Amino acid sequence: MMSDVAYIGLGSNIENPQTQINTALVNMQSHEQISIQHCSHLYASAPMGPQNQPDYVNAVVKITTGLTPIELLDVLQEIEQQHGRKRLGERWGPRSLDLDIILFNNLNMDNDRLTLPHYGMAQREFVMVPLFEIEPDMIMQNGKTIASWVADCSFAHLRRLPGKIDLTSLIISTQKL
Ligand code: ROI
Repeated sequence: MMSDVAYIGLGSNIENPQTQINTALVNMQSHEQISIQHCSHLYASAPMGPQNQPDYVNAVVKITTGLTPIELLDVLQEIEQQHGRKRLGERWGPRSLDLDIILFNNLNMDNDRLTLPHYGMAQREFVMVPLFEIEPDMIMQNGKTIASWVADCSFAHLRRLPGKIDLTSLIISTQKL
């Protein structure tokens, strides 16, 4: 049963970011216990952290899953590895693919491997704006609406890219038989 809901943030800023995001979605949807429900537009966003790196491409997807949060984290980290992600370099340096669990149901957890909700989400327009796109009525854990957050957002570092992921084609091409 894939009855749990999670939101995943995707980011990439090297080695053809748009392709990285697209193949990450195929990898996720190909997993037996992950079903993508919605995908935001892709956004170009200025780097948060060190500025001497390329702009990012970011997106958020809503999934349903039969995995526990830690099992889901393991799957996402495995996909990052397949995309050549190295966790060695500079803190907040460029990355070929970053997959973050933003929310998992209404769960709160905080341990060595995983903090939920994602600790930085409310500081990141490249998370909040795509999340608003797929869940405009969401109320955040501080009781505020995501709509009010986005209404106050400057959009200074964010630009929506043209085109949209075709979820139907993605699902058909990864049909689980
Ligand atoms: N900056 C942007 N714009 N997008 C990201 O996904 C992103 N990811 C990161 C850091 C390095 C914090 N900066 C980012 O991990």
